[in-house]
Amino acid sequence: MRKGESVELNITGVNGASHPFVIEGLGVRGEVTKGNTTTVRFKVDKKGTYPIRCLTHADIHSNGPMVGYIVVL
Ligand SMILES: [Cu+2]
Repeated sequence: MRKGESVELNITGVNGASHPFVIEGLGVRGEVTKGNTTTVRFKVDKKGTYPIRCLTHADIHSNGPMVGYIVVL
């Protein structure tokens, strides 16, 4: 995405009961549950890479890390 753009992110849960998540640096939180679509909306005014991390599957001990990245150009 480009800085200054408004974004709607739709995430659908496929496996696992619950995935509470944060988008670091943006103050965005949500939770994805199996079979449901979670929508978050945000706008980013600064270029950078923002990790989206599942708090349940944070590291190798919890079958993670479950992580993605939002890149703002
Ligand atoms: Cu997860």
